[in-house]
Amino acid sequence: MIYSQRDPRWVSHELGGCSSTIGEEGCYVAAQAQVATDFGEPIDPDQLNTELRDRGIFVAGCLLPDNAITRIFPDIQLEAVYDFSARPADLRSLSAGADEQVVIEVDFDHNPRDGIQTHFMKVAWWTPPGLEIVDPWFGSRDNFAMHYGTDPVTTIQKVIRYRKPGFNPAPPPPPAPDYGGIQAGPKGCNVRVQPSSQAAHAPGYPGLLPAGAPLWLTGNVTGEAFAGNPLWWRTYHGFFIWAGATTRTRL
Ligand SMILES: [Ca+2]
Repeated sequence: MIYSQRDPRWVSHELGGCSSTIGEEGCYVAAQAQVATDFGEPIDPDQLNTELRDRGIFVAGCLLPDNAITRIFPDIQLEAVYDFSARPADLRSLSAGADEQVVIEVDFDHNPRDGIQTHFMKVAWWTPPGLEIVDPWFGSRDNFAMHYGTDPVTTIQKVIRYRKPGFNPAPPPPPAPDYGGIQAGPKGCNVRVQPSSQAAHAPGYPGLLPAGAPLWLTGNVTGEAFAGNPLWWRTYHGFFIWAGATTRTRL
């Protein structure tokens, strides 16, 4: 179950006690509902919003304290809050044990020069350098770089860690065998939907990753069984990777 703040069932509902809606600004409510649900305490963003409002937990109308779900579910603890608003994020803070879950606050346009545009999301999977998040805006589990750039050290503003002592999660599904990790080489790395295309880049991926940037793909890289050109690799999703400028790190 992945929650979207823009689910039609609650997209237009008032967030807390202010004039904005869950759809507009309910990312933190949705992320905390995701944490509680994934801890085996099912509650959707709309139910959590109502509960928090009824108990007067929102601050200044519709701001959500980091410990909001711990006040609804006492067996969930707020274990740690790391503030990286004035310093580079220490990505080691993303690591979580079996009874822990982590929410991050990011600058969603991943441009630190125009100020911080806040967005919250739960970390789904963190195995350096691969980072996947459960994104309440899109209602999907995505590679962090799909929408938030390739520099999480700069983009992550805060890390909030929750713990439910003794929580014994259901066995995770077997790891997907089809993650291909590629690191952009000295010339960067191009991603396109067709090897011959001069324009269309694969949706969701930057057109040119800077040298050394990690690129994580959902979809098996078929290796050098090229499509008419030995310098291109193809994923099962149909994306083509300009291999001539990349270094394989794990395929
Ligand atoms: Ca910004």
